Amino acid sequence: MTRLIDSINSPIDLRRLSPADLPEVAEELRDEILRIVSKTGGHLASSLGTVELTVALHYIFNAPEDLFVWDVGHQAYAHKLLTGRRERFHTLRQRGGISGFPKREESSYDPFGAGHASTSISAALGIAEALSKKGEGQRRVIAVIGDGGLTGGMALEALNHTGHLGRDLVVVLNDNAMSISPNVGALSSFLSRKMTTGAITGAMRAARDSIRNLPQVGDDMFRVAKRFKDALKNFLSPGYLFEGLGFVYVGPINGHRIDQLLETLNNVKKLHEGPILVHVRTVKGKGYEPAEKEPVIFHGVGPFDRRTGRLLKDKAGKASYTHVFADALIELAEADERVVAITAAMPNGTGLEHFHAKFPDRCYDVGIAEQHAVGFAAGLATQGFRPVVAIYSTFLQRAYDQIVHDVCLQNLPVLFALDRAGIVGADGPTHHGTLDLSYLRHIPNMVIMAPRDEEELRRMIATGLVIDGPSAVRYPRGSAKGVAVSSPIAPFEVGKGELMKTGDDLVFVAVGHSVGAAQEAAEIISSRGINAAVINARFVKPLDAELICRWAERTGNVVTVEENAAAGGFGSAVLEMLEDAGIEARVRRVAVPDRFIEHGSQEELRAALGLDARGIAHAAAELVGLRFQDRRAMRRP
Ligand SMILES: Cc1ncc(C[n+]2csc(CCOP(=O)(O)OP(=O)(O)O)c2C)c(N)n1
Repeated sequence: MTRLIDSINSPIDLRRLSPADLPEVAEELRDEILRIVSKTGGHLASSLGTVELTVALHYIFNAPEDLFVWDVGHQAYAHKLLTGRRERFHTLRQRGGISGFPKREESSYDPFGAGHASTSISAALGIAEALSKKGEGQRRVIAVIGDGGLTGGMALEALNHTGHLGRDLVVVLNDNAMSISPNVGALSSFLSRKMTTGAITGAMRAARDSIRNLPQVGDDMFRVAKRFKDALKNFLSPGYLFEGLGFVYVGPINGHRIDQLLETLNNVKKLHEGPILVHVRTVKGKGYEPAEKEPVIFHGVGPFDRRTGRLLKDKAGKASYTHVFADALIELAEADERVVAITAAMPNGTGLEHFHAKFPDRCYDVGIAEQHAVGFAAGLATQGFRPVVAIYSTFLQRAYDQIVHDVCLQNLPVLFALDRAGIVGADGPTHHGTLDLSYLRHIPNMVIMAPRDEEELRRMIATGLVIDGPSAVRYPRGSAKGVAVSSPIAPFEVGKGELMKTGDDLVFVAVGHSVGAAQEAAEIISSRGINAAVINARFVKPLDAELICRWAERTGNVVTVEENAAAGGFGSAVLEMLEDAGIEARVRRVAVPDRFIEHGSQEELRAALGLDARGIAHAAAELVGLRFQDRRAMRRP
């Protein structure tokens, strides 16, 4: 059967269709998204919810002349399918395939890349301002942002500035009342206020009638009462907020009714009166029952059986590091009531949903507000609490100054739990957590740890909670090792590493996930006659200087191994320490090179970057090769 979407290779083809065809186009897009994402995995529920909106936007506006800026970009699959990427869509999120997010290099229809939330309005405003300066102000710029994205400080800062600049900018607010989990906060309640205005209008009507019926009250009083009613109604509608910020507010409209969307967007397109906010209500996961029922699970999924909605990945395997973290925190919080936990809109991804179930009063979801999360934790810490801030490595980048200024400068005991550190896989360059050791290591007072397995993760969380100052534990995405764990959880001695294997020719100094790979590498090179020692550093800061220096001196060859940027990371720390100690050793750093790493599976990327056991063994063999032979020759009688 031929599909309408098979003839759509660009939005121009879409615009050739009649409006009556568009619901069918939407259904076909939805079907195609489901067909592919059920195999590749991806951000399903968000993209299903924006299908009609995307069709209507591309039908009314004229991309790429008009520019769409998608917030996060995880809802843009229909946009990808309509903008010349349909035939490659089956490569979604796979190495060498198309990205899960908008990307400038990928298409001229993606004027701005994303992956992190709350950036769209700033970027769109910058584009609109530039176009106006270039005399191209007739081109329309449209930011599409979710109600979750709107909770981020950057989005709110941008709204503030947009109203001030007064440029023509269309902000489409895709309101599904969901972030990944149900959206939180006063703003979110404000957006849903419209639902209660029916009741309020009824109450006002009753009041008006009783006023009119009073014998001594004439029409004047009635007019005053009517004005009061209008003011109250405005005050109670979401438009009040946006109009106060200098926007024309349109909505709320049903984001699954293409006819209503077309009519509204057509009117919006004709308006040139400064910023406009179009409030669209949608259902996350729309059109696929399992996703509508379980939008949190289907926000980002692995491959699944489309018929049943059952996820294909066997969940029965080893526990994830996320789960281990959550369990350990619950155990430790049971014994210490000062422990509180904070997530920035990721209760599910960080495992804190389990903590919340146990300690609802000690768990805070602050919205997509990483900066605020850290500032809030700092405040709590000043009053004797032990806040644990659980944020993915990549998203904590947002809060750099809060870590420096609010936490570390005041030496406050905040524990940062950085999930998804290192290579994360299919989400790609916006999501790899390969910068945290570099952005944390140079901050005074900070203690940094990385576990080699789940037992160490548990002990490091306990360590962070007894340190009288800031600390961070970074751990990878995925399954833990399956080793036995002990209870009660004993903290580590700060700054003490672990010698895992002795050896004369070289020492691997590895940290976190890379320790296992370094151990394997030691085995590989032993078959080539190179005898390597292995140190599990545990602490990136403070380093176990005594242990590392001893083995660096003894072997003369050091290979550091980490899943962080080479620039300023763990290996850099070891180099600096050796230099400070005046130790001359040959050092090779196995780390993430100085470029952004594309998407692909974790295994593929680790192998390609030389971060797996084979790559590490290769680096070690190269380092010691010549010298090793020299030394053997010298030893011969
Ligand atoms: C800075 C940042 N923090 C957290 C995330 C993780 N994240 C991805 S999508 C999302 C929820 C977005 O909600 P919303 O904007 O309402 O879009 P929806 O998925 O509901 O369509 C979150 C928290 C992120 N991408 N960026």
